[in-house]
Amino acid sequence: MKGSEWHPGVILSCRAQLGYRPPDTDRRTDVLLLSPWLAPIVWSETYNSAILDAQFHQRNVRVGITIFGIKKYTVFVSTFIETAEKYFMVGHKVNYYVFTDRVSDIPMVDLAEGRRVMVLSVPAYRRWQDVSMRRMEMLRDYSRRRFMEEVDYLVCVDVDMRFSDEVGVEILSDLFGTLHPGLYGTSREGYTYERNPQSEAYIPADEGDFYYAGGYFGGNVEEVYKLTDFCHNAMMTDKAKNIEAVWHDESYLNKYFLYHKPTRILSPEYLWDDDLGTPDFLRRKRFLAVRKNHKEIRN
Ligand code: 4GW
Ligand code: MN
Repeated sequence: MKGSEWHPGVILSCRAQLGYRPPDTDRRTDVLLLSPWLAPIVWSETYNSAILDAQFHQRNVRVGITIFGIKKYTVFVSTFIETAEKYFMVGHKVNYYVFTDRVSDIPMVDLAEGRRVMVLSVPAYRRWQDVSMRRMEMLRDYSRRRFMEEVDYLVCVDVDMRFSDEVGVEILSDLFGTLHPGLYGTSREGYTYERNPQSEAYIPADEGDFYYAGGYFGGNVEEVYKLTDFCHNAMMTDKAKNIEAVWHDESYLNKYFLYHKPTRILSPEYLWDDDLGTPDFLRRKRFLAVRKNHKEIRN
């Protein structure tokens, strides 16, 4: 970690938060809190934000959040950033990395101190499947070139989203994935993994821990580099055989996580769609899908 800021105010406020406090006694029993490999599954009321914030401030952690606004998806960028300013990593250093083919369409948004928008000009692929899948290649290339220098952690998400409650450093870990909201509670047989044995994304029927969402993963820059490099290479191998996995980049991500298990897992609080209602286990909705006019936005 570069340039730790050890001015007295930071030390004092960290001590105040890290000092003794009685442990929380009411643990949640309605949801799984730990994976079989002892990775925490992050749910509200299972952690203390003040302690975590103090720890991450002590390390002077810098966070990059990556989004892609390719072609008409630039319309989602302003709501995304405006709501992130309210709820995402408030009080921490944040770089927004906006990948786009329409640089001049990216709006200016007022940002709090320590937060910046970086617009990255990239090509637009013709097929939407390629727009989605090539995110892996671009994330890989920028991880090697820039992200390594500029941030400690990366959060890689869909852009057609808005923040609606706090998302803080409790999500950060070496490698994290998010439970897919639509398949939460489904058993293994219901997971929509790639089932063609010829595909690099193939997962046999008797394997697989969780079904992870393609639209929300991250970790430290080195781990995101390894993940995106694997997914891109696997997609290229399949492409040479004229194969494309059933759920595109999400299928390859699920394959990666099967054999490189995430060190932290985000509950569906962190990725939800109001079309799925409000089940009892969902005490907070932090990041919601924005309604798309499919005809308008996708053509
Ligand atoms: C169908 O015509 C399209 S266009 C499907 C996705 C498209 C698309 C996606 C696009 O034109 N431009 C773009 O930047 N994207 C990026 O890929 C954007 O960041 C988006 O959040 C991500 C995944 O696509 P999606 O959000 O539409 O996928 P779902 O419906 O699974 O959330
Ligand atoms: Mn989306």
